[in-house]
Amino acid sequence: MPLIYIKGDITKINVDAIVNAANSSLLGGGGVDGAIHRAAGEELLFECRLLGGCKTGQAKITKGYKLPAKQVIHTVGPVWHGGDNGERELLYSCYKNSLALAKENGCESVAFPLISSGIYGYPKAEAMQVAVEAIKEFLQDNDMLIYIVLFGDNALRLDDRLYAGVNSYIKSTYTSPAPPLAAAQAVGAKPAVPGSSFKSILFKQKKAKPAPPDGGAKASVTAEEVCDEEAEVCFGAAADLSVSLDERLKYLDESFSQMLLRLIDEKGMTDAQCYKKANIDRKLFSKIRSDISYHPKKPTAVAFAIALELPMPQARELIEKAGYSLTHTNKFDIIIEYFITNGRYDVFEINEALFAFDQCLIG
Ligand code: AR6
Repeated sequence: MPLIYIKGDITKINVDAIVNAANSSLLGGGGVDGAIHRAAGEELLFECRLLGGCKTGQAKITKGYKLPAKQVIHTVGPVWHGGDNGERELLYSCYKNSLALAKENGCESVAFPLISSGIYGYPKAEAMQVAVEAIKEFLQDNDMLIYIVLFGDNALRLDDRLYAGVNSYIKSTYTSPAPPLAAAQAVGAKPAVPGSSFKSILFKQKKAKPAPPDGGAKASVTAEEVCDEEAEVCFGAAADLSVSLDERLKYLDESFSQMLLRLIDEKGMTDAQCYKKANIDRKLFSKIRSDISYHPKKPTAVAFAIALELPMPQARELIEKAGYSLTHTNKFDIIIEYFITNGRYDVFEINEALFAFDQCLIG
């Protein structure tokens, strides 16, 4: 996954370079700057003294000394003065120049704090937007593993409207988890397995019952209802499939990898366009491409469904090919469904939402 959000302390991360949100003297300060200097030891300050400072938006590099990171890239973010004083451009330059320096110095992994979003006062959600935009741009032409490290409890504040939208969708859609699996299996609700999607969809469709009119959360569900919920989840796919039954039967035994490659072709995308949009590492994509029975993790399968901008039934089908399903019993699945049904296919935006709701990221 080329861009990953994590919570924690950047001084503890073992990467080729961490980025420091410094000031123009490069001689240390508070916030993350102070933490990095303390953890690296005084030799870092000695080297920084030789650098002659750094302008806002620019970046300079030193060794990491006692840090787990091999190197430190020092960049100077803008002070927030309301947003009309070139803050965005300067912040963008911090990321761009830091990444260029990382590349020049052979770094394969880099971790950023949210520059300017502490003492310099840049609003966190907006600082995050700039960071993601600059990193995405860089990843279009480069391979690197990039972390955004968010610190403290209130690390990420999603855009308010997006947060409210996702939150209310979760509340209206969430269904309590099923009773023990054994009971569910006793009435025939099998977990999805690769290559079985179409058969299981047909099987489940027979058992389908209308959804509860309010769609609200239930206190508990019986084994029979588990089946019905699975059926409900798959029903949309089955209904859609019936339109071209012959066509679907042709692809019955297609594996995840084969279906993925077919869809990439059908969408007129290149492999690189697809895996970059999915926030998937090139090496992982190569494995999937070369092994037709490759079994991806669920976040990987979901990321491809998003990158291909598949409508819900097709997204479910691709995900089922990998052996998974999207249900209403966990937040991860519901958040994915929210974005797909709203036609929002930006993996980075989805990951921000997943992160804000403490779910694992896709890609
Ligand atoms: N790990 C990761 N992120 C951290 C850590 C940490 N250990 N500590 C703080 N943050 P700031 P700025 C987050 O204030 O706004 C210094 O005095 C923090 O929550 O460190 O660019 C410099 O010398 C926030 O989201 O940097 C400059 O004078 C982000 O890092 C000035 O502060 C940046 O907060 C720079 O201010």
